Amino acid sequence: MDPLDQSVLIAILVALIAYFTKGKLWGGDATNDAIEKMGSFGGNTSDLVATMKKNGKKAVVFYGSQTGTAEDYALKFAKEFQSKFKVPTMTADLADVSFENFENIQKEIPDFKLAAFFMATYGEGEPTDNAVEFFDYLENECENLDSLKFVCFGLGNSTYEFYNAIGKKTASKLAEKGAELVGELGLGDDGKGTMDEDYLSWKEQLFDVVKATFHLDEQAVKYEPSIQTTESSDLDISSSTVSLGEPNSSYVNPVTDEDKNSLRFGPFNHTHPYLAPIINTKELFNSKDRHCIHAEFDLSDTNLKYSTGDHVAIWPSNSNQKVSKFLDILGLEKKKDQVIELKSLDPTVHLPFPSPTTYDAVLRHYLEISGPVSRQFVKSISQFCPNEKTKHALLEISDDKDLFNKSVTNKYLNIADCLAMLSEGEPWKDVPFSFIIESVAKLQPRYYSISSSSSMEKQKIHITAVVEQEKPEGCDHYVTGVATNLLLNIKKEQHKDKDLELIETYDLEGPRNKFHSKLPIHIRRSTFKLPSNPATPVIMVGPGTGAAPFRGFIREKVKQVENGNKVGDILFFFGCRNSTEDFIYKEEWTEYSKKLDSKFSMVTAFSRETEKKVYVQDKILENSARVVQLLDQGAFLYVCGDASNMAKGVQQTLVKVYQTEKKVTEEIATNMIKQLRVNNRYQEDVW
Ligand code: FMN
Repeated sequence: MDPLDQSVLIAILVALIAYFTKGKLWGGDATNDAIEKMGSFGGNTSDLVATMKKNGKKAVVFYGSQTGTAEDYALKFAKEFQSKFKVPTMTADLADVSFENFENIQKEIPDFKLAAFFMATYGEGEPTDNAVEFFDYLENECENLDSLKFVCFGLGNSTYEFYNAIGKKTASKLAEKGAELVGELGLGDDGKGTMDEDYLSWKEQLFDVVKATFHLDEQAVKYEPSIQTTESSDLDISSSTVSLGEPNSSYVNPVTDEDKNSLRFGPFNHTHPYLAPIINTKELFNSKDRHCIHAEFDLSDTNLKYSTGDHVAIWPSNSNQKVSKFLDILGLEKKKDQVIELKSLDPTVHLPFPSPTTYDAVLRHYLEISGPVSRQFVKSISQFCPNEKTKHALLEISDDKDLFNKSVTNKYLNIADCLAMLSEGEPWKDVPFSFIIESVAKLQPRYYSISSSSSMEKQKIHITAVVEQEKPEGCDHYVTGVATNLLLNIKKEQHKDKDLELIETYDLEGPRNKFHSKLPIHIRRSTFKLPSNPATPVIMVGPGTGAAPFRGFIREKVKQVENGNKVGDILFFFGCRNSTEDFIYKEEWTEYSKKLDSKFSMVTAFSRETEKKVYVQDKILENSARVVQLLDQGAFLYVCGDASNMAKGVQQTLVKVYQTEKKVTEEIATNMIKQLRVNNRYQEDVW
């Protein structure tokens, strides 16, 4: 059987497995995740309709979300909809509810209004893990949704080929089943950086349509808490039940064997990470002001497993400077260690993190306080301005999209920066802390492509991360990445590196000193995998930290050779600025080359060494004949790195390569590339 036949067979097998397991083998965490999530903060998988009936809800807002953005928009939409139209509304993670009675929702709940869907897209136009089963329901079980009225907002990125595929699919599948779309399908675009404005304009027109369709009265939106926070008079930070930033309640005071075992043996997922020791860190760049960290996590004391090509999620905390600024602007600096107790005022609303806790822990470990502030958030906090002058300034910028962009977005202000700018530093003491908890997005884990090989290092996970520290034009401060600067801090501490200047510092000891040289992690399974036959050739394109998974792949290949396997050719295109500053793992590639003998070749593109910039795309073109020869032999092609420019550019280059080498038209070449994707022989891990 030639390699082409083999790959066709593999593709068919992959498709069959996907069909029969409904994607559960690799989206597999979806099921486990859902179960874990339910247990974590009191959620349930009860029948959706029964839950709504029991709690008097007349509308439901679902979210299909991987990294929290869709969830955040869904929660805000539900709150505003309920407050504006006085319609009791619940939000639901699509994986947490069962749809068995969904077709009867209108009959079962008199005066039911609508279902809203906030749906993100991933991979090659695929649903998020928590939406997989919902589509299974729509496609296989659901028969008739004639009486349902729904609204839908898709969250996507136009630099991806399948832009907002899942938002569009949700709307069309529901319509196919007879449901009626109210207003227009909303599409938010991360690629253009307009998600917030796309949402606001969709929502504004939608609310007019909804009001007319359901004959609703409109009220002024007022904050109505779903969570109550109370300062505790009998607990302090030394109390064993108080969460000081632990990832979930089982970490706070693990006394039972079950708790202790779950910290070591999992199952680990996005609600329950493993606290992994960091046993080695090193700098990969040779530069004073740019950093790239190699870090190694130790798995020898756990049964957490990964396989080459997977992603690891790192749970960061916010920096001391960011936490302190936020506490300051709320007037809470002196009370930072005050214990607060959270109580849900609505049985369908789950607490987003363990309680009791402290103000400092909430801002340091649980909320996303470093990111850009949205116009919507600024509008909603207007009820709590410290004085009239601030209110005037706030309404002026929050009502004017362009002014907001000019004075907030383009200056890279986060929430605390923006509030301080509006009030000229005066603390916002009237903002209820529950409003902050309900309005600020949850701090999300950051995902990295694993750069080690599970065959070569079963008990270690390596990552390769560029430290985000930028001072964009027109900005008077550094814009910093949360997790990567934390890693830089850990590296400095481990190496006692006095000369390394830090822009931000972190509490490296963590809650109850549990985080010393450790960070919470979990694994996300990926479909980005080497071909199962070691003899199949591979072509890899990974400039910058796009090289990370390929370091893992190549280490895997070295292991295959050590195990006596015959390996196929490996062609690796790598790019960076120059050969002396950011050529990561420079010495390692030579070592791999020796171990893999003539099988491994690496082609480098240094963009800043010659007058004309050279990128990986140029090098692919230069090596057209070799690329096509390998593809003709059945090679698998992998691309990792920047989605908007590089990955798109590589695809266009490959079309040109086929056109030249095969002497075919652009259309035929494009179809040949498409076919590679269909056969799973063109895989991307891009962001
Ligand atoms: N958006 C698209 O429109 N099409 C895609 O194929 C797509 N794939 C993505 C793959 C990755 C690895 C990432 C990080 C994002 C992708 N996106 C894609 C963009 C996300 O849908 C968008 O960022 C969304 O806001 C994420 O929502 P969430 O945080 O709720 O998961």
